[in-house]
Amino acid sequence: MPTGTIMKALSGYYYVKGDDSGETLQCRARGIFKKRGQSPLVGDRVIFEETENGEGTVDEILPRDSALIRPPVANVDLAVLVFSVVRPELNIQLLDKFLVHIEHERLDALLVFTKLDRIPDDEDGERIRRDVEAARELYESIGYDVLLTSAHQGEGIEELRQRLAGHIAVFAGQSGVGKSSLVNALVPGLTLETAEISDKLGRGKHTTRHVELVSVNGGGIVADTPGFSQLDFAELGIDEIGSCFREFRRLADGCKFRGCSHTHEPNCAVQDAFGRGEVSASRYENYKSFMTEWKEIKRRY
Ligand SMILES: Nc1nc2c(ncn2[C@@H]2O[C@H](COP(=O)(O)OP(=O)(O)O)[C@@H](O)[C@H]2O)c(=O)[nH]1
Ligand SMILES: [Mg+2]
Ligand SMILES: [Zn+2]
Repeated sequence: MPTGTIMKALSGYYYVKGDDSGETLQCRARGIFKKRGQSPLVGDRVIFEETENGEGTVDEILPRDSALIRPPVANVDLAVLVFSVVRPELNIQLLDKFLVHIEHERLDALLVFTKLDRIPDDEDGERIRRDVEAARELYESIGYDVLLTSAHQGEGIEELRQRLAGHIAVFAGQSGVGKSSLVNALVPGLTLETAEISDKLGRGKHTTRHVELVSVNGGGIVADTPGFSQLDFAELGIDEIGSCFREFRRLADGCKFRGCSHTHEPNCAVQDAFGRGEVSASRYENYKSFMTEWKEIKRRY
């Protein structure tokens, strides 16, 4: 029987895209799932079957690699973290905060800087270019891929398409940074609402919808709903923040104390590396401010 991916779930139907056919079939789930307390999720790899009425049934859910809660999508393995370089400008602290949550979900992250076409040709633009280049160097040195793009001019879109191949990805990032514009640029013919359109219609920017996966030419699949909208640290343990900083995680074996918080302990490999300039000041400062924020949250509970 054929295999496929659930692209959308709506009113008791699952829309399954067949691996071989490439077609999407409207399916009901077999009653057996309910008995087993199983519930198919968008993103699930399934075995399905076509029935006489032109519909189908989902017969089996193949083992899940992961299940994200917000948005509820199975088998996501990549977060595309989108930040614009102008309007709004790069916010490195917010970027690090998104990265903590992405690492906590054990997803790989791809950093995409957008609106490169919008950098002005003046002194301010010079400064922005320097900041963008510094950020690119920093995050590449930590081990993240960084893409510079313009959805309006097509810059970086083919690289993004290639990077998505074989993955189920969620887009993360503040509202207005250009997530929908990127997805629209990736999928010709798709018209996700961008901010301008929703402004005209007078709708709120955070209209919640059902989750739907979109196939990208070239083999990638993306969720059309932004992930990681909630960015507080309530769900993290104190020692988890440090392990969500990739370069700290690599260094932590060299700390003298187990569960070292990398703030005041002697013989701390992270503090030592920071002292030698091998951990960037912005990363270390952001880490400390997240630790403070974490303590603040826990104190309130
Ligand atoms: N100049 C320029 N503007 C962009 C680009 N990408 C998005 N925008 C604009 O930024 C605004 C927000 O884009 P949108 O895709 O809705 O952002 P989202 O909220 O992250 O989905 C819209 O006015 C877009 O036209 C780009 O590459 N260049
Ligand atoms: Mg959008
Ligand atoms: Zn330490």
